[in-house]
Order: sequence, then C-alpha cells, then structure tokens
Amino acid sequence: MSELFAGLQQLLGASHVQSCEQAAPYLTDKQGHYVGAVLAAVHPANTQEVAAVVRLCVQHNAPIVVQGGNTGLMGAATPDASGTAVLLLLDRMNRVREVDTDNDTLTVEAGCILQSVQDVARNAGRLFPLSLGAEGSCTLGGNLGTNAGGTAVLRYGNTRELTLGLEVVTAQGEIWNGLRGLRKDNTGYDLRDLFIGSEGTLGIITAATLKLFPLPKAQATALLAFESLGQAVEFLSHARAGFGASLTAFELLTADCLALLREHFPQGPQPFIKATQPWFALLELSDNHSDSHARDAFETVLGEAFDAELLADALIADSLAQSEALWQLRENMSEAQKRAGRNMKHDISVPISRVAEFVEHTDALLQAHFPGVRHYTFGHLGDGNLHYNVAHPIGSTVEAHMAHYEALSLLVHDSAHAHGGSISAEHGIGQRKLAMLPRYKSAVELDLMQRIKQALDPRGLLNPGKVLLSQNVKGNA
Ligand code: 2HG
Ligand code: ZN
Repeated sequence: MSELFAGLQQLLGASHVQSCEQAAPYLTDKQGHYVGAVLAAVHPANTQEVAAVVRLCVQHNAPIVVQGGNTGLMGAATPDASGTAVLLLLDRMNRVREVDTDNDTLTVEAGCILQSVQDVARNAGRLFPLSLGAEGSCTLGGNLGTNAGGTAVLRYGNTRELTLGLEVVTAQGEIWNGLRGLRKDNTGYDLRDLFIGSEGTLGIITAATLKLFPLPKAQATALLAFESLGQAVEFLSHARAGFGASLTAFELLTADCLALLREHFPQGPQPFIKATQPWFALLELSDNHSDSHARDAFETVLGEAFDAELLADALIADSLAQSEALWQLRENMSEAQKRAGRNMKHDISVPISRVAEFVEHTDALLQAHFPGVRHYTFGHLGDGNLHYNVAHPIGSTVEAHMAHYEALSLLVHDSAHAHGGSISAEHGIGQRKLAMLPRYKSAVELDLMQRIKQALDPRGLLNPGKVLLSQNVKGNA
C-alpha cells in the first residue's frame, strides 16, 4: 500500500477510501469513451476533510480529480489512465446549510443531487430553476464546475447566473469562504466566476449560495410546427415580444428527432405523426397569474403568429400530464440517440440570428464531405445552443462513421466559429475538446487562461489534462 493511500485512510477512515478496483464505477465516463485509473477514490465528509485531502495530495505530488454524478459528456471528471490521481467524490457532502426565504437564497453543499436542490427550494415555496435531463443524478458541484445550462436558461440563465456565492478549497488546501448571498458586491476581482465553469482545474467547489425565484402559479406548454428553421427563429422573436419574461423555454426538435423518439420510445407520446413540417419547438410559458391568464396569452401570441404565417401548426397541452408528456419527448432525445448507437455530438452555440444560416451551411458542407450522414439537430434554440449531432448513414456502420469523428467535427466547429459561435455552449471542454481549443481562442485569451491556471494551481495538480493542455501550464512536470 502506498504512503499516500495509507495517509488518506488515516485522514478519512478506511471505509471512505477506495482502491482503483473498488472505484471502477467512477472510472468510465457516461458515454463510455474514457476509462481512467486512480491511486485512490476518497469520500470526504466535509470541507475541512476536502482541504486536508488536497494538502496530503500536494505533499505527495498527486493529481486530484473531482467528480459529481458522472453525467458529463466531455470526460472532464474521468482521471487519466496513469493510476496516479486521487478521485474526490463529494457524495457525503449533501447537506442543506441554509434556506433564507427573505433573501431568496439557498446554501447547499456540492454533493447534493440537482433534483434534491430543486425539491428543497420547492418545499420552501420557491423555485430553483436549473433544469436538465440528468437532474436526477447530476450534482450541484458538477453543474457549477461545468456552468451547466439546460432548458430554462432562456428565462433564468446558466448555473453562473443562478449563483451568488461559493465555498472553494484551493489547490493549496486552503478554504475560501465566499458564501455571500449578495446581489451586489463590487469588491474587486470576481473569484466566484473564475471557479464556475473551470471544470475542477482551478479549485474544488464544496458549497454554493444559490438564487431562488417565486414558484410559477401557471404554466402552459405547446409543441409548435414550422416550415423552416428560419420561421422558428422569426417566431421566437415574436414570442419574446409577446410573452416577455414569461417565456421560459423554447426547445428545438426536428421531424427526424420525433421519428427517432417514436422508434426508441414506442410507449411514449407520438405527436405530429402525419405532419409534413421538418422543424418543431417545445414552448413553455410560466407566470405568476393564473392558468387562464397563461392560456389567454398563448391564444393571443399564437393567433397573431398564425396570421403572420410565422407558425404552421400547434399542439397545446391541455393538462399537466400532457405538458409532461411533451417534455418527456425533449428529455428523452439524448437517450434515444444513445439507443440508436454512438453518434457525433456537437454542443455548439451561435447568435440566434445566425442559427438558420449555420444549419443550412453546415448540413450542406457535411453532405458534400460525408454523403448520407443523418442530422439530429435539437436543443436550446432560445439560447442559440444546438446539439448538432450527426449519426451514421443508412447502410454504413457506427464504427465506420466514428472513424471520421475528428474530420467531421472540425467542419462543424469551424462553421460554428465562422458564424460567430462557440464550440462548447454548455458541456464544457474536458478531455474531448482540449486539443481543439487553441484553434478557436485567440493567443491572448489562451495566455490569460494559462496565467490564471498558473497563479491558482502552479503545480498543475487539479484535474490535469482538462480544459488546458498541460504542457502549457508552466511548472507541470
Ligand atoms: C440535452 O440538452 C443535453 O439534452 C444532452 O445537453 C445533449 O446528448 C446531447 O447531445
Ligand atoms: Zn443541452
């Protein structure tokens, strides 16, 4: 047994330290793309123990990888295969530290499952609006580490916008208590925003103070059909003007997505089976008035859109159950694709005004270079964030298709970049997009990022090989 392993056992108790073999369930990412190894996996009970683990790892020059619910798509939470890292699991750190309804804030530990954070807020008569497909298993720490987005960003913003304060263990094993529930605090550099989205490379987030909102009193959901993506974008503009802040979600699906959902979830809802329109969007409205108020707003805005030919068809949910069924479609999309076999994922964003042009250009480009590939484009149209996923051509195999992953992704990412967009809208960089980043970030921006990494983690022990190429972090062996 190594000295570090024994030291960790002494610190946390033997039952909270696992060997590489015992830690196997944590060592493969959700997609099954990355497989790592560890010297140990540890489950500290509190922030002081996290800090002590970090100090011990520093003494032994051991890399530290933090993992939440292991639901990320970029391999950010999977250690490398060297077996030298200590994997930090915060599952025992799932306490609610404070609910302050007068301040509309909630302070919770990073190991809390997102759904339980939503539940705590709801039980206090409030809404914590972060909402995503993996909410039953992802943790708040992972959401903060990746600045997760999801389906309510249009109205409430990303995890970053929902966070007022953080508690962080630094790369040196100190504790920074920045759990401030302040909406105004201009006292120098914003350290909180540095740690959010840093994917465990700058510090270890152990708790957060989050913003709460009123629970909506009324909600209305509709699945809308469009003749073109351009029409959906025009409709969105109309809906924003008509609904104002009540517009909560605007999620894109295509006719091919609906067909895939029917195939892989035959018991699920099957709207628009006979429709000829190629594009669909799930629209949700929520407000603090009444159901009839929400319905009236729906009727007015949708009616105007039909008159102006901004909308081809609409299926309005007439019960909560029907609304949930429509949402199920959207939420099952990632799983439907998984069941259909591996595909190439591209989590891109472009300005909403350029979404249609981006898709038209990129679809044509891919068909020219990789004839027959199938497009499953869906996602958060209201945020300009598309999951531009590409599946193998009929008659070809997943393996043959995946052999072109790098070349095809290059076309997609170059196109997103050329359309003023980003190669990662909400999933982060992790290992998957590490080598691509220098192509799209300016030398100045990359250099600033590297200097921040160097200042906060000069020994490069926090989640090495993620976000920034490690040879670029000075001092890394
Ligand atoms: C979603 O919006 C997730 O469903 C997953 O971000 C996207 O599987 C994907 O590509
Ligand atoms: Zn998404």
